Amino acid sequence: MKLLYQTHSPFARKALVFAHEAGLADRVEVIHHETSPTLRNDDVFALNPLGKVPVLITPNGSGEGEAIFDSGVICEYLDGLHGGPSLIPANRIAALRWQALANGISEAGILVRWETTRRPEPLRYPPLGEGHLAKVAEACAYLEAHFQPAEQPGLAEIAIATALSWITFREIHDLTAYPRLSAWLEAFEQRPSMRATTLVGETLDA
Ligand SMILES: N[C@@H](CCC(=O)N[C@@H](CS)C(=O)NCC(=O)O)C(=O)O
Repeated sequence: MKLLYQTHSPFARKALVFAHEAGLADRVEVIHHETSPTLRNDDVFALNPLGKVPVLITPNGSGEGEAIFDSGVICEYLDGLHGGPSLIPANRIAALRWQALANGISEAGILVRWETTRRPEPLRYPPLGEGHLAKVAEACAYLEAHFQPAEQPGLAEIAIATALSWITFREIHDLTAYPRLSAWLEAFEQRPSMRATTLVGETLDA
C-alpha cells in the first residue's frame, strides 16, 4: 500500500500512527507530498478531488489500485486488514465522536494558522483566528474534563494524540493548562508509533 503523506499533517499522521498500532506499518510505503489550497499538487488531486492528504492507495481495485481518503476512512480500512483486536471498539459511536472532536481541533488549528501566519498579513482577519482558537481551547477543556483514554490505544486515542501533538508542534495553544490531558499526551508521545512519525517541516503555500 502507498500512503500519500505530509510530515507535518495531523491527519496524515493519524493514519500512519494507526497503521503502526495495528502492526501494518511495514506494509505501508510512505510518500511525502506538499499540498495546499494555494499550492496545488496535481498528483494528490489525481487521487483525491479535494487535493488533500492522506490518501491510501490499496492493492485492490481495477488494475491501478483504489485511492482511499480521508484519514478516518483509511483507519477503518486498515482496521479490517490485521488479525489483532479491533482498534475501533465495540462502542463505535463513542470512538467516532472522539475522532470528530480531534478532527475539529486540527481543522480549527489550521484555520487559526491561516489567520496568524499563512495568509498574507493585509488579508488576515483577527476575529476569525480568535474564534477558531476559542474552539481549540474549548475542545481541550472538554477533553481534560471528559476524556478517559483506554490503556490500549484505539482510534479515539490515536486521533486525539495526533491532533494535540500537532497543536503543540505548531504552538497554537498551550496544553500545560490541562494537566491530566498533557500528562497523558506526554506518555503517549513515547509510544513507538508516535516516535516513528515525529512532526517536521513547514507548510508550503506558494
Ligand atoms: N478530513 C481530512 C482532512 C485532511 C487535510 O486537511 N489535510 C491537509 C493537510 S493537514 C491537506 O492536505 N491540506 C491541503 C488542502 O487543504 O488543500 C482527513 O481527515 O484526512
